[in-house]
Amino acid sequence: MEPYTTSLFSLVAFDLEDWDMAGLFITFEGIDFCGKTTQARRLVSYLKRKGYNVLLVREPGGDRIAEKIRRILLSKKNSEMTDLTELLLYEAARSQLTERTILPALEEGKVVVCDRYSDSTLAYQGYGRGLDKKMIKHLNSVSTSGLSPDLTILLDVPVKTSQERGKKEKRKKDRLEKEGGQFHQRIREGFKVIARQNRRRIKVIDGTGNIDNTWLKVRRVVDYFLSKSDSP
Ligand code: ATM
Repeated sequence: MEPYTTSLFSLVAFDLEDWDMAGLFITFEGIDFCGKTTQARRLVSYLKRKGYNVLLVREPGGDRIAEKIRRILLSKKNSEMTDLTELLLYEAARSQLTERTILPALEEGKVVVCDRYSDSTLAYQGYGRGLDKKMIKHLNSVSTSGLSPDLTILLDVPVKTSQERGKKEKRKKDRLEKEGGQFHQRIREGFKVIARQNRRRIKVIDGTGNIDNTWLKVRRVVDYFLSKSDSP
């Protein structure tokens, strides 16, 4: 018997069939300091210049309540947080952002660009922390109401590159960034597995080059995707 049945799905207040999804949902993923936030911002400017109605959000966060959850998750003061609490807080933040912000924006026909989404949970809490991946997939489907990105850009960089970039940044490390190299190595490998299992949706881009270099690759992938897509 499956430990987590699809009846979990019936716990959500609504499902996607109630929504007429006219917009496009694009997510960025990758390990810390892979450059995804910079590239997501560039993409938003680019799409706006092209006349798209675009919304940029981040995870965890992007909403008043979800930003509060983010502070709890990333605070170094919360070192005693259990792995399961961590997972459930990420899912709670996602549920809040998805229901209150992402789904309404998609319904209005916007292009929603999200800095991290459910692949991060599978990579960090599944491959990184070692929590049950089947359970995470079920929780992801509950917190997203079954919403999956139309396109995901995974910026891949070696852990060493991520660490070197991290050292150059002035700000202090958050609770997850403080984890060791092996934790981040498992996450990188996890992302690659997830990408192999979702080849149509997830496009892997080498993020080791400079910002302009990586942007050219991101733009090429997005332009191709938009040329094949008939909405919005
Ligand atoms: P950003 O640094 O990309 O804003 O993400 C915050 C952290 O949350 C990041 N790790 N660090 N440091 C990745 C982590 N995270 C998870 O562990 N699980 C998730 O589901 C999400 C969305 C983020």
